[in-house]
Amino acid sequence: MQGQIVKIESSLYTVENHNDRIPCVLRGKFRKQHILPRVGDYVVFDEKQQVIEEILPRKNAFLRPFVANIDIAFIVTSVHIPNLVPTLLDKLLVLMELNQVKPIICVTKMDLLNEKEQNEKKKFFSYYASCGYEVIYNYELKKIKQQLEGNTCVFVGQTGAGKSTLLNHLEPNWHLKTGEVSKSLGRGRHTTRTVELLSLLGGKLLDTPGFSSLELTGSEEELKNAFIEFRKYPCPFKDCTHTKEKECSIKEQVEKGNILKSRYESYLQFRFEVMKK
Ligand SMILES: Nc1nc2c(ncn2[C@@H]2O[C@H](COP(=O)(O)OP(=O)(O)OP(=O)(O)O)[C@@H](O)[C@H]2O)c(=O)[nH]1
Ligand SMILES: [Mg+2]
Ligand SMILES: [Zn+2]
Repeated sequence: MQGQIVKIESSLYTVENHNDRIPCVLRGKFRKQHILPRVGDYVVFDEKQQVIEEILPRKNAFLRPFVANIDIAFIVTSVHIPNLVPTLLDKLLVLMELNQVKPIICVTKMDLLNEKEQNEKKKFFSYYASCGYEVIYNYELKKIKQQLEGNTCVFVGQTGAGKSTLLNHLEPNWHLKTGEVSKSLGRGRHTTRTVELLSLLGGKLLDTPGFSSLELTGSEEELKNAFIEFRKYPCPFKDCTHTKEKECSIKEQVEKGNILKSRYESYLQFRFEVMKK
């Protein structure tokens, strides 16, 4: 039988198959191999013996949190306290892009801005939409719900951005605590926390305070590709780094205003970080 691991507590693995949750242990062979199952893993298990036999191929895997097979990341982005930080947004987008996770930008706190400020932010986010990213405002609950169906999702973003508030709107029975800076963000705290996948409106939600290590893995080439709008403007030199080259379509488009300056600046910063490694 096949199922998805929804919870791990020391050596006990809870596997979900349709609506059943079966507590399982691991076959001894896993100890010899170096692969350990993670929350989110699809596995083959023996229902009678309650033993996990095999981990099915992963779409992606993260170390912190220790999870696999994330389909969608809602990048919860506040436009007012905490202020919008384009580099942070871009970093999360790149991280998801590099790991085959579909990012959805979820904008919060528009109601706290005046009309002029609202229009500025709308323009900023419409750039991302024009790149092909999904942008949803947090009052568009129906749109958010549609994305959850059948997917393993995670909500990420700065503390205070409005993740718990949004989840409470989606699932009013949850009563998640809001408004306080979560103490679990303190270092060393959530490494020991049980990671669990909760059922939410036909999808699954990873309950974790966040992707704490935002270190980008990947090569310079992969980084270039992760800025998805760059693909629209091929440079004369195939291996152009978009930095010092004289003829570079990317720099040209930044000048023309077709590529957002902050996106290009994020690219330069991340490139530096990737190269340092
Ligand atoms: N006006 C307004 N306030 C919001 C909105 N979304 C969230 N808030 C408020 O912002 C504060 C922080 O929201 P939380 O939902 O606790 O933020 P969080 O992202 O869960 O934060 P952590 O758990 O610390 O990571 C709360 O006081 C919310 O009521 C919004 O769209 N508009
Ligand atoms: Mg919260
Ligand atoms: Zn270039």
